[in-house]
Amino acid sequence: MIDLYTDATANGLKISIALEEMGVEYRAHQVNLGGGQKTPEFTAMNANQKIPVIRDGDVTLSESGAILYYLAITNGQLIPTDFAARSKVMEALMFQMSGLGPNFGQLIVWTAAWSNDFPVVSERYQKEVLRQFSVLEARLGNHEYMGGTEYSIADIAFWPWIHMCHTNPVGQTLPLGNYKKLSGWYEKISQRPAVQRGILVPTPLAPEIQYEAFLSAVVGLGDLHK
Ligand SMILES: N[C@@H](CCC(=O)N[C@@H](CS)C(=O)NCC(=O)O)C(=O)O
Repeated sequence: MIDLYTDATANGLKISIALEEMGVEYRAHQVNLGGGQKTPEFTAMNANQKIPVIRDGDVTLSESGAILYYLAITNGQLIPTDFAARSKVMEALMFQMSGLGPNFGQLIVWTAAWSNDFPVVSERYQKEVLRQFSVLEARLGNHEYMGGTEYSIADIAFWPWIHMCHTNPVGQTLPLGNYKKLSGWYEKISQRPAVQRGILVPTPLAPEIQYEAFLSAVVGLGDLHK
């Protein structure tokens, strides 16, 4: 039985979706990002004080990309066995982890948390996210899924971030519909029953409560970052 420490954020949802896809038994523990990530118990599991974290017997693991890879290998699912094909999945996974995730995150910080007080900075991140959407559009022109011809952990890494185009106010500045392949891919993955189950773990908080936690913790405006 895997223990998953998570919250209803893009990085957290990757793991509940993957566990649902793989049919792995797990227990979800909600870590309220208004401070739950700073407790001694949680810090002992991840010194970086961020969700998601999993515990699988003796293994305690953080970083959503590493967790996806661990789950794929230990369950023999959602990753190709052919080494070259597997490497292409890892290429897409790393692009999500180092590219779209951090830049999309910064876009939310500058447009929402700082109320677009520095438009030049917001614009820099908006342009970069849209540039990366074009990269994804080109990838999906070559093959059906982010990492190649098969649905994989790379798709699971991207989906919750693209989902925010519909759920986060910042999505209004990101015209996903202009990217036909990317929006088609998003719609297709959204239909998967495991994805629909995974986004409900943990039960999403009311948006204003989730946003308050985001401001006080993630962005570092509150007491938690003093
Ligand atoms: N690179 C990490 C990022 C994890 C991350 O940023 N988690 C956020 C929620 S999506 C968090 O726990 N933030 C709490 C904080 O920064 O205090 C991963 O992919 O797991």
